[in-house]
Amino acid sequence: MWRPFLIQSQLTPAGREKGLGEYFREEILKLLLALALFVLVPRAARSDDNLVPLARPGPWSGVSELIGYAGRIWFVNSVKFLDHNSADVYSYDPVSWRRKQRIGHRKAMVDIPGGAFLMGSDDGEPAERPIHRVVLSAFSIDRFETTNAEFGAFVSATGYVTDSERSGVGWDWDGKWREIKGADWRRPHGPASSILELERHPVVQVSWNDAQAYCRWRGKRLPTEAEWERAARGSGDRTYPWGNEPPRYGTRYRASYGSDKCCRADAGDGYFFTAPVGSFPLGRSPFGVEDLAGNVWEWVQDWFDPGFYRQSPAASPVNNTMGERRVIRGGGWGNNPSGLRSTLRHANPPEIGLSMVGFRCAR
Ligand SMILES: [Ca+2]
Repeated sequence: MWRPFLIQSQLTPAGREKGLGEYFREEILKLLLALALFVLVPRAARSDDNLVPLARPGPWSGVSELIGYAGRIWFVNSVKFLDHNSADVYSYDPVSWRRKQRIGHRKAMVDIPGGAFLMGSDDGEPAERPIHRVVLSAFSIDRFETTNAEFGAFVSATGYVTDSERSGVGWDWDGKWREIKGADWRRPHGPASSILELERHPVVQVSWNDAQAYCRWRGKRLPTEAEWERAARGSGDRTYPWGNEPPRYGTRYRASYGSDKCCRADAGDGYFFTAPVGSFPLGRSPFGVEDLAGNVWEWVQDWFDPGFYRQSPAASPVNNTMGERRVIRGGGWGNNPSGLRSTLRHANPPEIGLSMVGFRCAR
């Protein structure tokens, strides 16, 4: 049987009880191993391209990390000590643990500095034209799309009933939109579907009204269309949040999206429909916001007006003039790469839920 190099038994291989000296030698060995992990693991864990460090580590962060590693190794081995048969259960995966720590330490919202950027595109659909300079104040935006778990907490706390539940229909995408009876946020593709084990996936089948209600409950609001595009494009010099390269190279994906030719669900990225939020770190925006391109389209505050860019104000534009549809941004699991472009503007009636549309909040 394979034995880890860390000591798991109070007995020597020969069956003799270990002395105090042997015990302390083992503890020192564990500490040295912790030191080695401290030096090697963070480097491995930080090797993602595009990773934007959000905070500089303080002078004591190295020490606290070291204590954290040593403590965890000690704990894991103590547990093994008690029950050798469960060694696999407690197997130590320092990289994924380090990742969890990193996500945990990073704020749930990303601060976007105020400033000017170029909004729109002259190459895309007519509604994306013209490219124009926009100035925004600083704001914060959720790092991830709102998940089923988060939306579930809102429903539990408030008894909120979504538009799809009220109307009894939602819309599902299979190459085109179809009205499905009994589709709602708990059954995204109809009565036979569920969100079992999809807690960290983005919530879908939520209308603009539902999204707005959730953000208010969290003390937030929906981002404006301009804020969303600024979060995705930085100064406005890129097609996608990560740059101008296509959303995958080889088998490495930068987003959860559909077939390369328009426009069906596809499991090439590892997920046929939605993916857990934050699954594609290579697709982060210049500010570190995740999944802006792909996974689900995201409701934003504005009413849709295809001619808005021709007369919108330069400072903090938002179209509050009532129309028929609200803007959605970013593309989703059933779109081809062109549908993921950060300047693309689509829209839907504000009172319907769709299986490829979710949201995130801003403040
Ligand atoms: Ca998205």
